[in-house]
Amino acid sequence: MKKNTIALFYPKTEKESVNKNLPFAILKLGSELKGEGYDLAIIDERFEEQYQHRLSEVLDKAICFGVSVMTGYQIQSGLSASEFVRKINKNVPIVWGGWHPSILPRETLENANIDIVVMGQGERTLCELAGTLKKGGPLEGIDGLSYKKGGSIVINKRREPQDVNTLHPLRFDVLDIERYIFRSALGNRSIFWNSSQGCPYGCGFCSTPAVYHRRWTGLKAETLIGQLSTLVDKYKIDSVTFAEDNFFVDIKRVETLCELLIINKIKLKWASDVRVDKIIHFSDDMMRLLKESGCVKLYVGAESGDQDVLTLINKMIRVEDTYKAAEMLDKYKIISEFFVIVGFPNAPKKDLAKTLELIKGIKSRYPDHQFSTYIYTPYPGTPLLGLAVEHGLKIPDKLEDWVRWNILSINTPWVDEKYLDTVNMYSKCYYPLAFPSPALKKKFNENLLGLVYLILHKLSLFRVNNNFFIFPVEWKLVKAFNGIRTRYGIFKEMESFR
Ligand code: B12
Ligand code: SF4
Repeated sequence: MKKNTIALFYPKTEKESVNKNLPFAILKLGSELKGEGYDLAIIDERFEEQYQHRLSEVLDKAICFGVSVMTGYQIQSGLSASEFVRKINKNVPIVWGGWHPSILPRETLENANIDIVVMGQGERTLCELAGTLKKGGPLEGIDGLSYKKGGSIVINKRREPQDVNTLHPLRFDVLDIERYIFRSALGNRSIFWNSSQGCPYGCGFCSTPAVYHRRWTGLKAETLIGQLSTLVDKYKIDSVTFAEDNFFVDIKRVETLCELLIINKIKLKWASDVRVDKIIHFSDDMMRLLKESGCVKLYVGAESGDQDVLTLINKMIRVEDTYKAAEMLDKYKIISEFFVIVGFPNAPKKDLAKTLELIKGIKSRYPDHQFSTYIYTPYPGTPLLGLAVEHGLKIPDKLEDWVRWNILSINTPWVDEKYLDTVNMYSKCYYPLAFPSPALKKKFNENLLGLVYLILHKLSLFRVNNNFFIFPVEWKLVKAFNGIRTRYGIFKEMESFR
C-alpha cells in the first residue's frame, strides 16, 4: 500500500485540560501538507482522550507521526502517545516539533521513542521531510531537521523562517473549527487566531528569540481579512483574540487591517497583545482607528513595576511608560489586561513590592484595567537562563523532567511556596477586592453575598492603601471559599477577581 497520510497529534496542555484553544500549529502544518497533496489524520487529545483505537487504525498508512509540544505538561502526554505508536507500529517515524524540541533537539532525541525533531517554523521542513520519507531518501540536506543516525544525533542547519505569505493558504477543513469556538468576555462565539510568527525583540524571559532569532513574519492584511471574513460569514464568529508573539510589529499592516474591517463592515470584536512602547507612540488617529475597527481589548506586557527588572529583562521600557500606556488606553476605553511577572532571581521581594505599587497606581486611576500576575519561570533557551543557574536553578537534563515546568509549579530555588502564597494573597484576594472588576462591583448591592463582598472590599482597600497585611483573615477565608466554590460551583463572582 502506498502511504500518503501524515498523522498529527496535539497533546493535552494540562492534566485536566481546561484550555481548548485552536491548535494553530496543527492548522498551519495541515494546510501546508494538504496543499502538497498529503492526507491527514489529526488527533487533538483535549477532545479525544481515548485516541488509541483510531490512531492504531491510521498508522499502517502513515508516513510519519507528528507531535506538537510546548515545554510543560504536553511533554508527558506527547510521550505517552509516542510510546503507544512505537508499540503498535515500529516502522512509523515519530517526529516532534514545536517550542520545546526546537530549543532542545538533542535532549528530545535522546528519548528512545522520538526519531526526528523539526526545529522552528515547521511547514516547509515537514513537507520536505514527508517527501523524503515517502521516497526513502536521506535526511542530510533538510534544513531545520535533527535526527538519529546510527548511534548518534545529527543536527542539520537551522532553517530561516519563511515569509508566511509564501506558504500554502490556510485551509479551514483541516480542523473541526466549530470545536474551538467558545464564549468569552468578548463575545458568544469567540476564537483564538494567529497572524504572525516571531518577534524582533529579545526579552530575557521569552522563548521567541531562541526559535525565531529576532525575525518576524506577518500575514498581509488583505489575506488576514479574507480569513476573518470566512470566520464571520461561515462560522458566525463575533470575536477574535490574536494569539501570537507580537501582533503590532508592522503598524502599517494593522492600520490596513483596521481600515479593511471598517470598509467591509466586518462586525468583529478583536483583541491582541501589544508592547507598552508601541501604545505610547500611537497617534490619536491610530487609537480611534483601533477602536472603530472593533479592537476592544489589548494584552499589554508591562512585566514589572521595578525599573531594575525592566532593565534586567531587556524590556526597553520605563515604568512611567506603562502609566502613559494605561492612560492612553483608558482615554479610548480599550479596557486592557496588563501582564506582570514577579519573582526574578536578583531581588524577588523588591520586585514584588514595586510591581504591587504599579498595580495600585494604575488600578486607583483606571479601575477598569486588569492585571494578570505570573511568577517568573526560566524557560529553556531564554536569555535569562544563565542568571537563573547562577542563582541555583538546576536545569533538568532529561526530557521528562521538563514536564513539571508549567505555570502552576515553582521550580526556582530563590522563591518558595511561601512567596507563591504571598503573591496569590495580593493578586487573587486583596488587590482584586480593593479594586473590584465592573462585574464584581455590580454585585455589591444585590444580596447578602454582595454585602459580604462590599465589606471585604472596604477592608481590602484599607489594607492596600496602608500596606497593612498582618493577620490575613480575609485571604484565609477566600482560600477556604475557593475550595467550596470549585467543589460545589457556587460563589461564581469570585471568578471575576483580578
Ligand atoms: C496560544 C498559546 C498558548 C495556549 C495553547 C495553544 C492551544 N492551542 O491550546 C495556552 C493558553 C494553553 C498556552 C499555555 C502556555 N504557554 Co503558550 N503560547 C501560545 C502562543 C501565544 C501562540 C501559540 C500558537 O498558536 N502559535 C502559532 C503557531 C503557528 O506557531 P507554533 O505553535 O510555534 O507552531 C509552529 C512551529 O513551532 C512548528 N511546530 C509546532 N508544532 C509542531 C509539530 C510538528 C510535528 C512539526 C513538524 C512542527 C511543529 O511549526 C508550526 C508552524 O510553523 C505562543 C506564542 C507563539 N508565538 O507561538 C505561546 C507559547 C507557545 N507559550 C509559552 C508558554 C511558556 C506557555 C505556558 C507554559 C506558560 C504561560 N505563562 O502561558 C503555558 C503552558 C501550558 C501548561 N499548562 O503547561 C511559550 C513556550 C515556551 C516553551 N519553551 O515551550 C510561548 C512560545 C510564548 C513565549 N513567547 O515564550 N499557550
Ligand atoms: S516578550 Fe514579547 S516583545 Fe519580548 S521578545 Fe517575547 S514576544 Fe517579543
